[in-house]
Amino acid sequence: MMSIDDTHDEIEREAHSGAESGEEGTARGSEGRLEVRPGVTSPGNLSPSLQRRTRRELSIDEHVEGILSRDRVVLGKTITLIESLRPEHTRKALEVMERLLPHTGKSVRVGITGVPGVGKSTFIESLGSRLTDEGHRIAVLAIDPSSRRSSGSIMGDKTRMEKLSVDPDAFIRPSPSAGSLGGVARKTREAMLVCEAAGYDVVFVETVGVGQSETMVHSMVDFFLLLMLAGAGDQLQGIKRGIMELADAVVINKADGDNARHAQRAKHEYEMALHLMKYPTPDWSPPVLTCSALTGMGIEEIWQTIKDFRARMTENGWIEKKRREQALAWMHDSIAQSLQDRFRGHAGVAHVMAEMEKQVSRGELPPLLAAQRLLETFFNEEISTL
Ligand SMILES: Nc1nc2c(ncn2[C@@H]2O[C@H](COP(=O)(O)OP(=O)(O)OP(=O)(O)O)[C@@H](O)[C@H]2O)c(=O)[nH]1
Ligand SMILES: [Mg+2]
Repeated sequence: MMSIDDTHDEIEREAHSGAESGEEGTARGSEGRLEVRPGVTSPGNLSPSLQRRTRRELSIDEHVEGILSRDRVVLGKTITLIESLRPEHTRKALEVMERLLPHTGKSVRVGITGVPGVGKSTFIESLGSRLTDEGHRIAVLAIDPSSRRSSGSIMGDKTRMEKLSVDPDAFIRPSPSAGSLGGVARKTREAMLVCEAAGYDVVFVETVGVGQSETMVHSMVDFFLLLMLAGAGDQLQGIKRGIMELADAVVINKADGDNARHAQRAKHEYEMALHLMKYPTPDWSPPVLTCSALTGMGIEEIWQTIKDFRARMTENGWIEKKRREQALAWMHDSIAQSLQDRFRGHAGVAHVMAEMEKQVSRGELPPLLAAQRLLETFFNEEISTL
């Protein structure tokens, strides 16, 4: 039987292959999974009506109405549209986003970070299935622009999230695979808003805690949760200090079996470490909790912590303030990003860039002067100050 996520994958493949009217049974070698031997008719994966809907572009109205009526196929297509790098798709996506904006903002936004293998996906599976049992609708998004996740990871995540991936009340979307970290993060943020408009009331954003993606996730969520492992004093050093300062709660995962004792000790260590750090949110000091994503121990308490945080921060206006600041920061970031993209894509700039780089690296031209010349080329006018 075809699961919902197969449907999603099918649409994904359609969208990424750019096949608006692809033939059934066509081999797409690089994708592997769709390959069919010559002469063998491929079984249709989708019902004919679904095929028709996936094969042509939706109008803006169809996107908006589909999202608001909680149609998962349209949700998948809308996120694909957002992720597309084609300028006409970007324009269309912006219009869709503008129409959806009044319907966004109603979810609990939770960021989850931690080193590879700490158990982020297993944790989301465990908490997420509890939440859907309670009647919540949850969305899981990921930010990971590294090549680590370029293939196979989607399957990896699905096996880690076995229950959620077939749960009609859960929507799992892997990280967009292309683009700069800033670009990927922006698209994930928009995907989060679209999920909210489609009625998902808890959104998890998973990111691996090894780069800068944590700060990006922090800047789009209400609650930022750092997952850690016990039994490693060095672990404390492995996770950058700055990331601990961002955490609204630190959770030591895998507190099961022999590890349970180590987890308790680690809890005290982290409590002391957090005590020394400055933390920006009023009326809250980040707790250190332990859990086992595998057995479910401690998961309930973590959800209770998130709910307490949210209740308190809604009452004192902090969440609203934070979201306003986040929106402004994203606007400024997006201006900077667009200017940079335009600058790098500018033919005149590209023409002189190599020469400027050569001269600057040889010490023949002061970097500021080279920058000024390049900007002049870009703006095609005098810029007296940088
Ligand atoms: N014993 C134990 N194992 C766990 C627990 N949580 C996760 N694991 C195991 O740890 C491994 C990694 O789990 P994932 O959930 O994939 O970890 P992740 O942080 O999402 O990893 P990446 O997405 O690769 O960064 C898997 O084999 C899990 O079964 C736990 O609470 N206890
Ligand atoms: Mg994972």
